[in-house]
Amino acid sequence: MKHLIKQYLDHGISRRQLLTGLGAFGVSTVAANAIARSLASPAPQDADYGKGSPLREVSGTGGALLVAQLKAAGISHIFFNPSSGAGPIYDALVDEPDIHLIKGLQEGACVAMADGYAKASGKIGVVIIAHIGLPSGMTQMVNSWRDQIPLLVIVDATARGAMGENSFQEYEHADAITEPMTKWHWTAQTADKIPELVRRGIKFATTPPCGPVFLAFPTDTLREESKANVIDQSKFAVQMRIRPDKDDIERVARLLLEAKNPLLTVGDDLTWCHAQKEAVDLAEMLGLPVVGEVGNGFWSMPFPTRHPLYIGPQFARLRYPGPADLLLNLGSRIGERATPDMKLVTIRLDPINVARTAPAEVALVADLKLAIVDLIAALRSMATEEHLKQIREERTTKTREYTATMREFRQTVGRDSAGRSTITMGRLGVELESVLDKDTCYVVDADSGKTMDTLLSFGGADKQYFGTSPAVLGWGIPAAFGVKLAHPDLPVVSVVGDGSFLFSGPQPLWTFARYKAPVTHIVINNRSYNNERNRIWNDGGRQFATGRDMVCYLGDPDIDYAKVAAAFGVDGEVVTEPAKLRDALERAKRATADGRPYLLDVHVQRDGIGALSEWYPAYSVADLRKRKV
Ligand SMILES: Cc1ncc(C[n+]2csc(CCOP(=O)(O)OP(=O)(O)O)c2C)c(N)n1
Ligand SMILES: [Mg+2]
Repeated sequence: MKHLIKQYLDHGISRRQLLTGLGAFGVSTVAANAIARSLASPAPQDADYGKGSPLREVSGTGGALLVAQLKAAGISHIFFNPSSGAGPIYDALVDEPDIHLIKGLQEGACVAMADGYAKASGKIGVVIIAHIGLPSGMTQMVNSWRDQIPLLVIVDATARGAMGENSFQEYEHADAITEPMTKWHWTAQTADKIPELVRRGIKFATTPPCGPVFLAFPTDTLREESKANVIDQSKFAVQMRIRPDKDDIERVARLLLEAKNPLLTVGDDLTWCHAQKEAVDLAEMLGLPVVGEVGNGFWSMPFPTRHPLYIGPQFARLRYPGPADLLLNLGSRIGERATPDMKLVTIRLDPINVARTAPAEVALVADLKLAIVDLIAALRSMATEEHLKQIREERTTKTREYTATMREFRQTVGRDSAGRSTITMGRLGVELESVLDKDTCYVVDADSGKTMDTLLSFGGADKQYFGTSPAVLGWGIPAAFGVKLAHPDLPVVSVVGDGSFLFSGPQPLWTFARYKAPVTHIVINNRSYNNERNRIWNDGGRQFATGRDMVCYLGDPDIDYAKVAAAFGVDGEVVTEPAKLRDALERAKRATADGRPYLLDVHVQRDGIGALSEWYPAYSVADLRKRKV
């Protein structure tokens, strides 16, 4: 009978089928009707203004109005962790089969799932969490804020009548604590305002430059019966595909034509504007060497990293192509550099941060796709094909020669790692590159993972890269869930450091098991905050001098991540030998093809300064006991 009721509640069977089924269990017609009545909850009542009106009056609880407006905004998934005050929202969702609930077991994980979903789908991620759990969610809101990703984060707040009374779980000005990481934050004053606030929140979050918006709904506004207009969100969509001014684009074109040694930096705005192909067209047209980013500061790789013009991440001093006289920055937040002999031209989505510190010859706010299309047209109109060919050919030949040496470097890493008895980052990178399908979504939240980036191919027809620029760790595993939800047909691989894994805790794995999300998880297990130690010891200092790693060793006790995964319903295995890596990756591939998540706990060699040290400052609380038992 329990199964029958679950089927009914999950909308698998009709009310009539429920009644028939209950009859088969010997339940009388009167009793069966009473059960069906108790299971049905009143849906919000609609009053239509007639065909063609964008307004639809809806009455119901504040929770029901909220759900009705989310539906009108086309929201299909909510990442949540419940609290009792939000009950009316979940009550309304009982009768809303078009919106699916995805449960996370910690609020930071819910936010990171929504962030991964938004990065992969281009749509807003919606999160509903407990008011008291907001600080946990805020850890990951920092990632979305810095990466300018649209999120709507909702909590149930202290009831209006109890505000300021220092009541149970109340902390005052909860919406204000989100100020540094939101585009807008607000606490609802009345139930009938809820749909309007949701529309405004979604508008603010999704209008580029995007970002998180926080809304608090006092519990009594969610419970109260009210009436309000629900309006299609498209009526509030602001078209921000800004076309740059013609004269400005001609200035940029002229600077590019005059430059002797120009350089192109590329960044996340290209990904958000779907302008990757146009960036390649422009680079090829002028033979521009292209630099991506190094370390943090980006979440995507918009330019194909195997393109002969892609010279790799941008370091403070580049070996090639020597001092640039013009830097064209297309959509990178850290691509704006200043040197005395270099002119900077920068085109970004973000009016606040463009030309923020480096002096710019030309700084434009524009849609990257439109800007590049116009720039290409301007170059064509200002220079003959012969002239363009002359400019591009010499540079392209030189850059091709340089990038050929990078290919050689990758082969050297492969050869070097082949003979070793331990798994190096090089070996892992080489194996991943050969095993992963080209259409894989590669989600990385690992300090060491970044050292593998150059061994893997991203962009264009190769793997799509997803990361986080501020690197608030604990993002990767839950974010990979959101990416998979956005791209159920693409393989998704998540790569995290052991340290990073532990910042989100193993709990996000439970969400993969419950919702059957077939993602391969790779834990780079070096029993260390390896790069942290390297950075600290790099500066010399007392730890370096004494060989005492006071803070970064993660062993003793060692953690078996495959066992941890098993406890959360995810199969996996420990891989310690280089020769067994490929088979393990293939097993993970088969498991995910079967529809199951899989985790590989890959024991890798620590590298860098002090890598061999397993020393840490030991201390025993048990030894503090004076009482002998
Ligand atoms: C939430 C959070 N806390 C602390 C840090 C500071 N931090 C940067 S790297 C790092 C250690 C990462 O260790 P791991 O993921 O194992 O990386 P690896 O061993 O590959 O360097 C820490 C603690 C951070 N980035 N995010
Ligand atoms: Mg580590």
